[in-house]
Amino acid sequence: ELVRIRRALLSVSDKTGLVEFARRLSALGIELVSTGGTAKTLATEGFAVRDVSELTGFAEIMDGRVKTLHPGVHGGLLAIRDDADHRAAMEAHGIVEIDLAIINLYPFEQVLTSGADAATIVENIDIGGPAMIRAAAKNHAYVTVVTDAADYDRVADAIEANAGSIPLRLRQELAALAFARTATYDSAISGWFASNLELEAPRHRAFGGVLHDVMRYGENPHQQAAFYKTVEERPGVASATLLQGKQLSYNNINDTDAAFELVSEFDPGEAPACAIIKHANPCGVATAATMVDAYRQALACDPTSAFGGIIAFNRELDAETAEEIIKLFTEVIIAPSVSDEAAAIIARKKNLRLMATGGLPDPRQGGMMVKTVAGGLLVQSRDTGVTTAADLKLVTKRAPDPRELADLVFAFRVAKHVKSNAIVYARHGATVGIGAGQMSRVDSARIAASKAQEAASSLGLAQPMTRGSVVASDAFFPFADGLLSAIEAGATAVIQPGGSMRDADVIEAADAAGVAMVFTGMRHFRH
Ligand code: 93A
Repeated sequence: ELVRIRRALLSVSDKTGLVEFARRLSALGIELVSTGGTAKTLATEGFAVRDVSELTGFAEIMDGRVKTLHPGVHGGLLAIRDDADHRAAMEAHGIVEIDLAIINLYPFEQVLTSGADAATIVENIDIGGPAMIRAAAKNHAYVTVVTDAADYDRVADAIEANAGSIPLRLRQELAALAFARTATYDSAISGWFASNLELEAPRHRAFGGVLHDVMRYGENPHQQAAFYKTVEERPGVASATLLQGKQLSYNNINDTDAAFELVSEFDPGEAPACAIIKHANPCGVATAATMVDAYRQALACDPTSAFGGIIAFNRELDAETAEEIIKLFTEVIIAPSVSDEAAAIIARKKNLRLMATGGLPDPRQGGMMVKTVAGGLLVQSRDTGVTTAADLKLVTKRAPDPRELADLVFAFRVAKHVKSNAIVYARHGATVGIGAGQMSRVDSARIAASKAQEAASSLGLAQPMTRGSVVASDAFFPFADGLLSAIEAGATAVIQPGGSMRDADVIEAADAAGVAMVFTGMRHFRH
């Protein structure tokens, strides 16, 4: 079961830790064989290294496109050591065993994010490397494969501790890592083709990401968690720089993403927007003339829930807003950028995480969303629907006035980011009541209204802010009851997809109350 390691093949693009590792292998009497650049690095350091062309009897050709793709390499990796036929083939062709393969791939993912041209990206699709990794991993019964510099030390330790061999268990573990690496690599390549060609059908890509961060725990302390990065170019929580504060938790990342995707619905050229998120749902969203007003109004929607929330902005965080934010306990702030003055103010709160993304994502940009279900992955294209006033169809006798119209569009865009069933009341560019995640739409409408009532009492207002508001529903009202509850709360205009069998009843109820209603023709379920 224990195979003595006599020969190692090293072929690495990322040469981090290479020399130290080679030194330990060499000290263990292991012969080193290497490809061009790797061999050069090792030779410069004084190692006796054989060139892989000695194994293949073939020089590297086509600018290195073909250097290890040869039976001299693959036979040495794949041979079943104690199989007579395999032995005979080795002898007949002068193939020698490769017991240890140390390989990392052309940096396709890095080249992609560096903004290189297509020809350079294509040239960085490694062919020989993955072939060797897969061959070595398949033959883990005899061969050890190392694809990550993080494993160099424990592999050398294992060889030292096991009289020149590596235990099967470690070989198996490294084989699992190897296939994880080639799978991620290929998913990045397929993702690049798919997004380049704007292919939205899920069958065009494999799903995978590069391990980015390991969190202390998952959604709950007894769950393990990690953050994987995809190659998708989208400013957001994965690409953001953490300017201060400790590592984000699993729930923080989830909520920060929800917050930033929500504010990106609002054009920063028109007005500053602020969203406050708790448990992946907004508890307040506002656009206003100034950023600090947007924050204050977002907070006023549900000041109780906003405690310990995540705050996102669609513009550079300014000092005035920063001063206001630090008065309350907040977990994370995310914005495209942060002014120096604002950063200095936030620095007074050591634990408050501050993130800058460098830009806003385009809500209309396509992409894929993945969710797991028992035994599978559920994949769909991103919800890229962004409703504007031009998309609306008037269905009632009364048309919304300009202020109502602006609030209707605002409320519907917020509703897209609220868990279904979603009901959003809005007034003067700010949410004033949000009902989220209820199994019945009428319950969401009632909860939103009662939260608005609570917010009004806590702010010392005479009446709930839903008086004179508009209301948005993420999906159609199946009956008039949800609408009636919204009218009772004081809504004067309604936006909803329409399309219910009972649309006529719902329209009649709206007309009877003198309420204006528009249909979007687009539903925004979110679960
Ligand atoms: O162009 S390749 O796909 N053709 C090959 O035959 C091949 N063999 C190894 N790329 C190939 N490699 C890759 O070269 C390895 O995966 C590694 O990333 C790199 C190491 O090259 P060098 O030793 O010349 O720096």
